[in-house]
Amino acid sequence: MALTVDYSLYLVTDSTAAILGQRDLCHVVSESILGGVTLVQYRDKTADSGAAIETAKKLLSICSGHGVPLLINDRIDVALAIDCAGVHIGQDDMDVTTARRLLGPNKIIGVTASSIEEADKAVRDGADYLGIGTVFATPTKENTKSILGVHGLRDILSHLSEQSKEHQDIKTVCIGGINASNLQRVLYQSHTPSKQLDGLAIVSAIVAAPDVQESSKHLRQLIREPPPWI
Ligand code: TZP
Ligand code: MG
Repeated sequence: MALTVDYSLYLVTDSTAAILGQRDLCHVVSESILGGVTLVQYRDKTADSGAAIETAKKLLSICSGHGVPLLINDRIDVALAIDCAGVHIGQDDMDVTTARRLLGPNKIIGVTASSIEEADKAVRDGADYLGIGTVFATPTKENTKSILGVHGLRDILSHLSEQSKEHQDIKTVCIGGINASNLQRVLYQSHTPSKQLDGLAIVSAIVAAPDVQESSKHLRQLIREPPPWI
């Protein structure tokens, strides 16, 4: 059994100058956790294995110190090297079955799903959670396959709720353009009677925020409190 995870405020990192700027990634992650981030994914599309392992080790030490799990984007080798909580893989990365064979039953494997078909396949392959997106177009990730909007997101959640127990039980977060102004609407409008999001995955609204800790605190509070129109 993979470890129990609080997916509610899920920070996905970015090391590009456009998002991180001159700031230190470890400092950003540590501030975000102090503000209430519950799960961290180290996502770096350019670092070579050596540099990625170096950074991942530092992030693991910060995350572990606060009891927050660390996942690695794409790179099963890096996750294995540092023995962190697991990985997040996309449709073009290693397949889930192979990743599971390498990582074993106790690690978390998250999979990006942009359609009902991809969501179904990830569930069948034994993913622990789905990262559903892209919800809104975002400069953080260009060339995204499909922009789902909140209705597309809701369609996937609704479909999962009508399938097998595995589909109903799989954890779900959404990603893409989520910020303090739209978060409550995304949670509220994607909500189906029997399946709701377990969390929100966010890059720029945390990493590029002027005050990372304050912004994380605000996001966490918005997730917890009912929206004003209820
Ligand atoms: N996958 C789909 S959108 C995205 C990823 C990694 C980036 C989301 O970034 P932001 O800044 O939260 O919109
Ligand atoms: Mg990937």
